[in-house]
Amino acid sequence: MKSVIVGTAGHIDHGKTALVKALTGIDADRLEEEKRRGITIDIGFAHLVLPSPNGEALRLGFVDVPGHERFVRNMLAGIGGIDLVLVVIAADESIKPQTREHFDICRLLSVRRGITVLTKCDMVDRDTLDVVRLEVADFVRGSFLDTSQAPIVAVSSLTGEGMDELKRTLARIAAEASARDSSNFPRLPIDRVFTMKGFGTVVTGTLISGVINKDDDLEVFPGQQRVRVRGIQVHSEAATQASAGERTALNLAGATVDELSRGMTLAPPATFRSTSRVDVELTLLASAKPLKDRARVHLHAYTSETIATVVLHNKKQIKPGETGFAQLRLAEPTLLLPGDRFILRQFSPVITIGGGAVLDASPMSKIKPEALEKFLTICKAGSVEQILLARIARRGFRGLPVDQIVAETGLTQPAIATALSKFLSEKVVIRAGDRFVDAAAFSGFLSRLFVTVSEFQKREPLAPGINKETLREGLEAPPDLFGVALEASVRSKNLDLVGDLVRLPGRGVVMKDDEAESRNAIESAFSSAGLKVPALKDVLASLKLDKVRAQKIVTLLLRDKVLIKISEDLVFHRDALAALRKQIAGEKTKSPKIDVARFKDMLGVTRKYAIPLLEYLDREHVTRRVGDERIIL
Ligand SMILES: Nc1nc2c(ncn2[C@@H]2O[C@H](COP(=O)(O)OP(=O)(O)OP(=O)(O)O)[C@@H](O)[C@H]2O)c(=O)[nH]1
Ligand SMILES: [Mg+2]
Repeated sequence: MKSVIVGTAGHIDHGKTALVKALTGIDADRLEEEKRRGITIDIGFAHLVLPSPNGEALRLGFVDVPGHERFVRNMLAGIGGIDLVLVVIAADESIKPQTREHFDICRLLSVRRGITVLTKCDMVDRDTLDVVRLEVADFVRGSFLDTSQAPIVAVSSLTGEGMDELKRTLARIAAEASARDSSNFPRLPIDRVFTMKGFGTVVTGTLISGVINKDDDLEVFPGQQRVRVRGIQVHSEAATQASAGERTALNLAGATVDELSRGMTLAPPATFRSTSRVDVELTLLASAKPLKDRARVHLHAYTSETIATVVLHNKKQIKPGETGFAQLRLAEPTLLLPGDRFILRQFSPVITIGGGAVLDASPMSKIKPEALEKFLTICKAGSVEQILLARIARRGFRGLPVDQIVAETGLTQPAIATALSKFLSEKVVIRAGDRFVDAAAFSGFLSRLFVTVSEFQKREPLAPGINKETLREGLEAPPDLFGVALEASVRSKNLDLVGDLVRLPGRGVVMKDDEAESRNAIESAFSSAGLKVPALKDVLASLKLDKVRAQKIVTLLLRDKVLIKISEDLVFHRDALAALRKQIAGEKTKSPKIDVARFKDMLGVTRKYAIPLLEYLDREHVTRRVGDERIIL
């Protein structure tokens, strides 16, 4: 059976509760104080089954709201999930302040359907009723209640006059209302929390999307508490399942009444995140004062309410009647998703000043104003596909993991896969593990990968390659994305991967890990020794490697002139020999000649080193032997 939620709206005492009772037989004023004072304080509920024009049964859930100006916040908690509104105007009073305020709220919340109901028509004569009708027709002109699409029905809840016509009209318009989306994730904004004897904790709300089944686990937002659904009632009857658009009561295990309150939302576990920042499009009512950057406001969305600061992008204020982008910074984290409507009320005195729609509940910081403007314009007016593409692209080469797309958009994985399939086949978007990445950003990353490896090899010509993990960390790339990028680079022969080392193809002999380690050990043994080098065989003996492989490394070090052999058993590091040459050149200024004794003193080495070193210097034309002395050239 199709379920439609019908809300009331209108000034205090205009007969909203009486109308709901005349339609359903249920008194929605459930509080003792309401009955005593004869006014509605908090939202109340009723239900009715009506045959639609095509004969199908329609289940109407009513949310009756208070008209008193002091209880607008309660009205807002009820009106968020409705599909259709009855704007109630008493014929004897016509349009009053909360008629305007409630009507503004309905428009700001983008309520699409409704009926204007003139109540108490038994209290006025025909002429007065006609005048009020004209006034009201003028009042709603151009809105969703324009008489061209939404009728004005005059009734008396006292005499029953006009009730049949109202029921027929209600059935027709409810039948036209589009059904809420049951295929999506469930979200239940909580509007009441209480204990029921023998049951424990019970919460109620209008299920705005999805389906909740008995025994489902749910998460409470904000706060991440987990609860389990022990029992369900839909429109006051026991059920095993509640679907989008139904008034739902859940008996919950895992939370006490103190832990839950109006304004919290139930949704599937580990799927969404509460947010403290939302980028929105907001419209300021013509009747409001200009809204300044950094103004504090009351934010209402579904049943939630929090204080928020309005941060305007690139401008100082929004003028009355104007629409613009803004960021709302919430005092308390709230579960909000793109498309959610909200109302803003002035901080003090508290009156409704505007409202709008959430465009992005996961805003990025440090984004240029023009880029943000472009992104939000797509969020506002783009197709699902365009929005997904923009969301992926704004994350650059890191892309977006699919579960984050779910959290950002509220779309299910199958819906995301369908929306992205065209982009994947056209290679506009690529898939890296569980992540979707903008193809241009990905190829930019491939270039960066290549450049980083090239630069490393230029800087460290003797290193066999750069460690894979070091490379990834330097590029700040998520592991799955890095893996895919490296694989693509190897496949396209831009890079080589040997063991854990990445290098340019055909560059040097790439060593295995333990070989690279030994190479470093050999090199550092010689570089740290200066001219007092150890015997090569001793260094080799200290390595974990076998002789053959160790010898291979030495050969490579000699080939690359990292080590230099100056006699059969003496090997030096090139840095030590370079330092020696410099020192000798410096000695020339003191005396152009040098003998073995002075050479030994200068360097603090024994004859065993001094002779081969001097012979080496002769060979290198740094010195020339003349008798027992050397001339420094
Ligand atoms: N004569 C007459 N009296 C009505 C009619 N509808 C409501 N009333 C009376 O008007 C008074 C207010 O009606 P309610 O239904 O409580 O008004 P309301 O809009 O729900 O008021 P709030 O919820 O406090 O905003 C009550 O005394 C009703 O009996 C009607 O059609 N004819
Ligand atoms: Mg009432």
